[in-house]
Amino acid sequence: MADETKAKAPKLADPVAATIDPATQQMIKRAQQLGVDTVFDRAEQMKPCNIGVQGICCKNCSMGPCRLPLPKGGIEGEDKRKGLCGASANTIAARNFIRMVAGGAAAHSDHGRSVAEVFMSAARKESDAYKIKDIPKLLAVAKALGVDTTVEVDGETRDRDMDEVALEVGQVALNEWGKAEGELLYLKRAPQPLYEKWTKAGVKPRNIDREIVEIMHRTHMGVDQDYKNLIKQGSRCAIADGWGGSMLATDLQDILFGTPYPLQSEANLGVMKADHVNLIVHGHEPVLSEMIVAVAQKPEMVEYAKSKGAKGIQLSGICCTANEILQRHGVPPAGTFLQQELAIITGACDAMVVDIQCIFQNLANVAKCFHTKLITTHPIAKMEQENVIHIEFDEHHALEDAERIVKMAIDNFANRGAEVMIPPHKATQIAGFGVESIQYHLGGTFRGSYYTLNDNIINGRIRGVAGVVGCNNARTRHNEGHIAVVKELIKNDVLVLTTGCNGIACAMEGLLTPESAGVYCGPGLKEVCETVGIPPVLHLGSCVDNSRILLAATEVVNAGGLGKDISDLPAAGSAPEWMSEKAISIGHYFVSSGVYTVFGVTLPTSGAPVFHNHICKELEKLYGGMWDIEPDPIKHAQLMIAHIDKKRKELGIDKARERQLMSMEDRQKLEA
Ligand code: BF8
Repeated sequence: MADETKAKAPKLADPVAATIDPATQQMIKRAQQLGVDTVFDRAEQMKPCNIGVQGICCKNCSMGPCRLPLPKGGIEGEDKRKGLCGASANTIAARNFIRMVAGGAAAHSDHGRSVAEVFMSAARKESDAYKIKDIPKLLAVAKALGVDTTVEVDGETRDRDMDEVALEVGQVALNEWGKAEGELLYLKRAPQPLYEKWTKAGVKPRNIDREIVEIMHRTHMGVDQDYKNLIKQGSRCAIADGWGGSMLATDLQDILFGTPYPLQSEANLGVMKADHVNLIVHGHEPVLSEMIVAVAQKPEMVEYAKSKGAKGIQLSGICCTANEILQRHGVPPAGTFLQQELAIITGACDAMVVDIQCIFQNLANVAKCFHTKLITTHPIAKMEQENVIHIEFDEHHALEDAERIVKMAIDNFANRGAEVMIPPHKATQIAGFGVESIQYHLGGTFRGSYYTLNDNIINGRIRGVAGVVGCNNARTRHNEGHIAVVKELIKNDVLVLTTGCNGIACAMEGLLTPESAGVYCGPGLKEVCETVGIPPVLHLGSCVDNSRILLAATEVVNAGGLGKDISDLPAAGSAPEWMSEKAISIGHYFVSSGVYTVFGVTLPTSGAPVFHNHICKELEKLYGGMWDIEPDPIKHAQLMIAHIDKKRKELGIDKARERQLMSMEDRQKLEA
């Protein structure tokens, strides 16, 4: 009897089944020994709701939640499932799906707005901390926003004052969020045929905020009840993210903090150092982390750390804040999304500073078990636990705020417990790629375009290009999908562009080095990488930097020889381990920009086969791109390769792969 009432010990994760990464395995074991639960254990203890997974639970009014699970054997004949109001499974799945688009677009775009506001304060010279750093990028962005960079004086054309240009760029950019009339200015950066498709389909965003608001309205109880019309607004909103909020975030960040260029760094938990103050920045907006990088490098701060018994300050990052400061400063990422708790469990994290997005609330519970100071910094992202310190970051006192945080980490060094365990695993990486640096490496200096890249795609050395991006997801083995998909692609001569947590995962696996081409790539891609000296996987930054992939694809179109639109390119997109609403928004702006996009894990549309079919098949007729879902990573990559081959065939370059150099003897025979 006594035994029956004894509480069962919660089920714990098997570290090897949970992740392919040895550092992560080691830290999961340590967490379990210490009795600290992590996301890996919680994923064992709580199973996902199967109805939610299918996307057919409607909780948009209080008569529900109405749940319309798909019968095991599927549906034969008419689908009679309906909610209390009569909403069909298609309506419910489409509403839920575009609400995810709205959530993702809001996150990216509100991040972009914050950057635009800091940009304005820099342009107005209200802050010493932020300056206009990258003038060539300012001029390029001014052109894209229709801001004049020259003036006529006495019939003579002169360069316009840069402060004036910056101010107007800031004003025009900020206006994109809420202007009353017109359409987003960046839409015209897309290839003309794509712009025309958007016009025909009626999905050109008017302003960024409006498309998000309209999704919330249309998905309110009793408004839009046509899945095709709902997903149309999903496209409009996603385009406002990719070609609006995200693209503006990337551009303005580049102007303020510098456009990334290739640099060397490392990745994984092993970048932390036992004898240094370890300060980890986590989240997404680089406006604060840029200041922390600047302050942590100050000689007086390093001296202060030494005065407290540390050998120096080791700064590292988690999630996309990591990617931002990696790309521009070479600060190493300590891990991906799923490793955030583990960084604290090393016992060596003196402070973790978080801003917005992808931050586990459980960090506070983990920090409680160690000496780590957990610092929230953003007014819209606080935590309820009492051990969390909130230092609200204000761009007008940016350096002072950053100094306070760095000092807090240093002062906390002496409070470490005896048990510090930093896994020894880390890998070297070359990161910092972007539209501009790809042009430098794979362009023609003579033509100033993506000539070399296009030429190698046409001659078949490079079979195609894939964007592989996105999160980790505790419902699938950490990094397994990312790495298997990317390795299968490069083995088949597909050049990979990466962002987000996929970028960090690839770095941890050593795929972001030129040397990895010789180990993992097919002969064509290997030859190109070795000749040009680039990795076969190019890290383009954070998730807002997926906008760089849109522009790189546009550059490939513009360089010629590969069709007239993004949808003509031998290219495909992938998020093997996605989990966030941002990933759905990204996926949908890729699809709406003409890219065949495959997601791993699950897609929350499986419970509504007609809607699922619409986004996986029929959208191709509108935009040239469509969704697909494949959890098996090898099949996932093979689907992408099949699409790439289909496009090569349509372009008439499918035979190029078999092209052989003729010997002199053969040539003479021909001439004879
Ligand atoms: O924005 S890839 S887990 S960190 S959501 Fe989050 Fe996903 Fe990582 Fe960056 Ni993107």
